[in-house]
Amino acid sequence: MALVDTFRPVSPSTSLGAPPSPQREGLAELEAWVERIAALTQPDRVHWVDGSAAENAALLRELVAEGKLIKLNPEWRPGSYLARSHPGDVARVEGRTFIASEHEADAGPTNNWIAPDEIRGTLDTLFAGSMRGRTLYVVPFSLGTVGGPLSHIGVQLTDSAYAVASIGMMTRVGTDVLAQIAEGAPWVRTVHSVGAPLAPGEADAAWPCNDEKYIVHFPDTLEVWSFGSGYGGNAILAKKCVALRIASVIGRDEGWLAEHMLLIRVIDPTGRAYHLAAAFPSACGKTNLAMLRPTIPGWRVETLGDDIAWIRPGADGRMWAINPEAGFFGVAPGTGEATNVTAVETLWGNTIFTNVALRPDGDVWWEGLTDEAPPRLTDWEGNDWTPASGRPAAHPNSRFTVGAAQCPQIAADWEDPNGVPLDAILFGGRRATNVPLVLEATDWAHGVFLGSTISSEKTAAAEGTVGELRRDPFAMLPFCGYNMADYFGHWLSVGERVRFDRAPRIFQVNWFRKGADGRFLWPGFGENARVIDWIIRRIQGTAPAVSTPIGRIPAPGSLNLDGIDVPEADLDELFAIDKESWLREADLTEEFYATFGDRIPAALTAELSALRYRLRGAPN
Ligand code: OXD
Ligand code: MN
Repeated sequence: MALVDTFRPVSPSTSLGAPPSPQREGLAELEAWVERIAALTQPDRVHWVDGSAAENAALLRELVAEGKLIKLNPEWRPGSYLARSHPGDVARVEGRTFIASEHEADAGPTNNWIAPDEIRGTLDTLFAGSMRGRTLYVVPFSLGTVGGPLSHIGVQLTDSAYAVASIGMMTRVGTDVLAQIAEGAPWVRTVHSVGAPLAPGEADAAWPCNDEKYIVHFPDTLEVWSFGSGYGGNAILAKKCVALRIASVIGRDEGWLAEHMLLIRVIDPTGRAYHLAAAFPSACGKTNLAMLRPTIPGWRVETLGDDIAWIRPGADGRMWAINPEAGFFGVAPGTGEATNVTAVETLWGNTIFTNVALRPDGDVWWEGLTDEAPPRLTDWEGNDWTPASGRPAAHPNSRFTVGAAQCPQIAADWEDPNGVPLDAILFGGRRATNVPLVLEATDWAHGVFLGSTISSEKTAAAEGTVGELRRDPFAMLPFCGYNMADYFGHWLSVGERVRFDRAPRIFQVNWFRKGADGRFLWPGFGENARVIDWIIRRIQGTAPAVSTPIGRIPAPGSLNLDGIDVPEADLDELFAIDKESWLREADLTEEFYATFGDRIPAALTAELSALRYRLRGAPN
């Protein structure tokens, strides 16, 4: 039976269908809200998503029948689909992403602020009738296992069936979330429309969207409104909008951290397990590290999450972390046997691909999947493509969406509602210069200082010099729902709530340092396990380090380099600390801090002063 047969046709002002739950009392508020939004957006139908496999199968069949998904050849990629977006709707739109806090200063200088009253008026106009001719799906979702002590729930109203299928993989969706709402659990309200109403009889586009886009967060009322885009973080609102921007605000108020971090368990050759969270800006290899296959014998990594971690001080004085998501929404190009064989294996089937290339045999391909491109493809825009075409076959931000359970090295207990105790937190950026391969913070406040200074050289910057830095503190620049100076202060205060001897140790890593000749100095990928090995031996107290003005680095000989050939000169360059460059970098940090005025915590300006003091005292 097609899904459409299960819809209850409604005239928005009268019947709205009913949530498929027997407990109806506590749902009155939700039903009233759905009614209000339906009255505004005027969908033809309302469908309450129950999260069942049958419902999902029907939804996918509908999408294929409507030409919105291409079913891949089940012989190569069972249960998998390809979506091709509108060429103007291919990525998160940071310039159209707003924080509508009551006070502008609460959004801070790194966010686009918009006055809530003003934008509510705009949204009312945009959403009026925006779902005409479409179905409004009511999608109850849980971030973290339903009912878990660290979990949070929300509801997305959307007119995109593609978004519904994606949310179903990225979160836990269904009636047990409604049961939570019925019991009075707080929930976040999110509304999404592709902004493409259909006139009666009008044919739909394969990827409906609108040129005008708005992704608006209301941190004071914990709401998100997204208009005009069907793509990724603009449409799967549970991900960046709720699990990071809104959750960062909830975490600020409740005393925990919502972070743009992968989460892994590392098991050493003696069988002892350690848990690491790591923040890297987008496109710096988070998914690769989350699925690391160590090259050093005896070490194993189990994946817990690849993009978001929620971290809370526990009663035992440790920090406990969960991955609130249930799937991976990863960048396809650059994911291949050589870089991330685990991801390639994860994608064997049951995957929705977006904007990758299609092979003549009905499978998919993207740059980096194999060394050599197939001789003939259909590119992400549906055009014929050959290696001579002179353009990428897959869009550089093409994606895979897949359930985390399919990852061959997912930890058996990855859904444990209590999460895992953190032993270390890593911060990394893409730095051709200055930042050594690994650096240990001297204490929590120094670690927060390191996180606040995370940056990458702008690609336009001359390589080998300290160029203009693209700041991405804690890799949260596009994802913090409030003033980042307050966020730095929040990190400092959360650190005070863990026992000093149980707090995770903080490290900065940089896989991307280049030599004067422009070559990467470190092989990266599986070999990054050597850096993790040193980090874990630091935690155990068995690896020696030397103090430098910028932090602690491995003592000579303490990094395990058995079996790889990193020339002595490259190692020296990987850890070289150039006093003058670092003093210039400290000036840039001061400029960056100045953009926050006097909201920057005094502990961080003290760290900056101490850094300069130590640098000035260092030999040239
Ligand atoms: C993502 C991002 O999609 O960070 O995860 O941009
Ligand atoms: Mn991300």
